[in-house]
Amino acid sequence: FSTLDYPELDDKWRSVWSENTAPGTPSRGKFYCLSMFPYPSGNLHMGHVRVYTISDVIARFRRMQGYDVLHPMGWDAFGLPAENAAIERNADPSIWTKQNIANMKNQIQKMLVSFDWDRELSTCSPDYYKHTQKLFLDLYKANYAYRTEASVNWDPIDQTVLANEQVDSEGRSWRSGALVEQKLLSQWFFKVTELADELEKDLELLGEWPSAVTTQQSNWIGRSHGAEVEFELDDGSGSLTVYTTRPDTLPGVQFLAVASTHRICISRPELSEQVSKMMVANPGSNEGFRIPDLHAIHPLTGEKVPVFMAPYVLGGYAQGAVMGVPAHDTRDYGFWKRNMRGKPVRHVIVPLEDAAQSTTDGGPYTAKAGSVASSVPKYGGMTLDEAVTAIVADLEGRGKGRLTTNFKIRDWLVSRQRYWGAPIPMIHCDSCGVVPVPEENLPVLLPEKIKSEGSGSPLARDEEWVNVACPKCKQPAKRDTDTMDTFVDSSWYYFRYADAKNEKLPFSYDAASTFVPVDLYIGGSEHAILHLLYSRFFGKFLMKQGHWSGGDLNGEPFRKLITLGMVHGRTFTDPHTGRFLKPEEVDLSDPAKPVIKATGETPRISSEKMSKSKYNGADPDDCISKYGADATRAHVLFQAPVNDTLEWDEHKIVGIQRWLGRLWRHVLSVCADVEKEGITDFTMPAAESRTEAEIKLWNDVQDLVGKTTTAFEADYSLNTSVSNYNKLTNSILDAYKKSRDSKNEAEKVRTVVVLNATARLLQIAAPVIPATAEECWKALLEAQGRPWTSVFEIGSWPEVEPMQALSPLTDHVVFVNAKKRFVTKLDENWSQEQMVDAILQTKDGQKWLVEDAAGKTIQRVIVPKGRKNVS
Ligand code: ANZ
Ligand code: ZN
Repeated sequence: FSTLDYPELDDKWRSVWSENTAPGTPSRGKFYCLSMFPYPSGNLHMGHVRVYTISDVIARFRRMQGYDVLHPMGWDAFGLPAENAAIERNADPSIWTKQNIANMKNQIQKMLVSFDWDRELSTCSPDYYKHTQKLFLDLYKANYAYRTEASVNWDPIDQTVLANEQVDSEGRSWRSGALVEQKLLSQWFFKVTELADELEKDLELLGEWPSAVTTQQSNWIGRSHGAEVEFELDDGSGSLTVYTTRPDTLPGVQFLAVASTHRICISRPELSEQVSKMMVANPGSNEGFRIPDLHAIHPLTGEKVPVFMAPYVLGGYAQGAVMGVPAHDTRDYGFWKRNMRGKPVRHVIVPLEDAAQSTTDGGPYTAKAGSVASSVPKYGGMTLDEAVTAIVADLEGRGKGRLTTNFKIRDWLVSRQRYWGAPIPMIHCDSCGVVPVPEENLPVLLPEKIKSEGSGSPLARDEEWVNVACPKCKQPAKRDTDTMDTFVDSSWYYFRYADAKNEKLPFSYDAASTFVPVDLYIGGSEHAILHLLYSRFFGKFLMKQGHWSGGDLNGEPFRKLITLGMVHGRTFTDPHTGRFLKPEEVDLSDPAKPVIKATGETPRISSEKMSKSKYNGADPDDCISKYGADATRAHVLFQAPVNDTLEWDEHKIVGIQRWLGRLWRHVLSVCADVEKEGITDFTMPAAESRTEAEIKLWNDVQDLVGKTTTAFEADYSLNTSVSNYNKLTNSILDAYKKSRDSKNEAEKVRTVVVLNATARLLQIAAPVIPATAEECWKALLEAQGRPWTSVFEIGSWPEVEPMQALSPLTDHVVFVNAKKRFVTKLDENWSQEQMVDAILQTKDGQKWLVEDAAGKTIQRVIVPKGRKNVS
């Protein structure tokens, strides 16, 4: 009876909770807590356990606070692994996927995660992808989806398109080994670039995202400010426009360079051989090709400069053409040196402090700082900002240039020549062209089986599926045989959860506007760029189309984001061969000193990302059946701060197990005393009647209720929360024990005070250790002769109550940075932390320590004994 049996306890509470939802009604508005939905690969891994534990802790906490919590779960179920498994086993991908989902759902439930399963969705189900297709049509109607030619990786043996990951470093197909070719295919794109400016600007609204993520988003969007400059060509064929971020360097232009795909190269048949060579050239190379007999005319000086094809100019960025300024740009310098050997470099900018640099050729001077060289007519002596303004104004006056903004981000190519995805709802008709599938005909269902014989993309092989009547002219036509990138599915799933059963619409305006933005989004940092960017694009697009209000963040779907570090495992390798050792090859009877069984040697130990090939994985199922869900959850949280790498070390879980055991035995002994004394509620005795030990315990409890609340709603320091539970458990146990052993009145603690402290501890620990907390809570209630009601009652999260002074408050002089500043009343028995809290709550404390010293934190508080000074 003195230990709890796990995982039996988990099973017991899981079934009780499934029949009795927590009592109480939400009174504090909505809270949308979302974890990134998983790909149903078949089994949970520790990374999943980490994400869902955190989201469950926060969801349970917010319910206890009285919020109407949305905490949904679903499956990102389209994608290549199911398709490959289906081809290998000649099975139906939907069956494979369903089995995996069933298994993983069962595993998640064993973790005691409180998801709203009635909103479960799966992106591969027709009830879902019908709406993905509807959104595609919306994008098309709004001119946000278009079709154009783009190149793909083409395997000429398998006659199929490959994803980049399926092409090895030598450019060969992972399946056939064939050299992969680039092939132009007509494909669908979403116009992400249309919203590029907004996507960049609104990063400002995402103050609750990790700055590492907003920086990555910003770099990916790649906004740059500069100018377009037009150079006339001297063969009369028109002009060449370049993009530059440094119009101030225009006087230093010595050549122009274009990408091999530039119009002026493609339009000269005599260059075709050079163009082909240049297309495969290493972009880092300086090997250029001078276009014979062609010069560009400088728009300000009329000077003629040569024009090159250069590998470093990217065809897809800005104008695909640059003005070469060897004196002030590193790549231009290298290129000039290589291709115009001996020709001097013309410096037009001088650093402020060192005018000598303008005449020497000591390499390019690339900093945007200094002034225009005095030798430059008209602009000489200007600061660089003045030069930009003056030069752009002059260009504008001649119709030769203007300020402009460019973005690195490209439109989103969404066509995949794959089977297991949402079919693109378009029809190609010889007479009508591209015709959208009428909405009432959605979904365009996938054929049930993949046709394995034949070539081309899987849907194109299925004649029966492909051939269809044109919706407009009713003549024979063909379906689009591509499916959508699975990132499309995951760009809008968080809207669907808000209205998961809507058959007519992807979601209703009201439901989406009620729940989105998501208040807390938790997931892996590997999704820092694409998934989040595409979701932001969808959030904004859907707002503009009037599908939802856009919330208070201009259509941004995620208010706060937590990106988790990876889970690493202890990895053993043979010190001689470097071979990874299997668990059964290592003797771990002393976890601190592992030994290779075969040789008696010590293996090399490292911490690496968990993977099958390194035999360093931990199986969540194993862990839960050995230690129970609560210990597994607490251990995962305790091992590392949420943003850091988690070094999984199963042996350390004993610390958590001991804590749970101590807690349960303590509850049993409190229960015995409660019953003996006939105590029937948790109410604390009146403040005046409390002993010193009771006041200290009360203050400890308030302190930890406050810290846990902050951890759960603001800083997510969940590892510290777990160690705090341990500390509070020890404080309660110590006070209780001392009280029994001591004759000193001041050390006495009444049972009801212990009961109250224990109850608070259970409430604040319940989100982390749900089964243990509920079991203990039930025992405490029953000992009082009361029926069980759940510890997770909605709105039951304890408020922080004021600390109680131990002795009368006395005047203390507060010194700030060694200067006497003010006097305030403090209790000598308070801990330093408690004193700091109390000082910060006074008006003077606010004035001297918060307002004046913005952002400053108190480094230390010194309370000399006997003297009432605080520094
Ligand atoms: C002249 C110049 C002088 C430049 C100087 C820089 C320094 P962002 O937008 O920040 O990436 N550039 C323009 N188009 C290019 C292309 N298609 N491929 C490769 N390079 C290109 O940088 C824009 C700068 O990169 C432009 O400014 C241009 O070089 C080059 F002292 O123009 B600059
Ligand atoms: Zn037609």
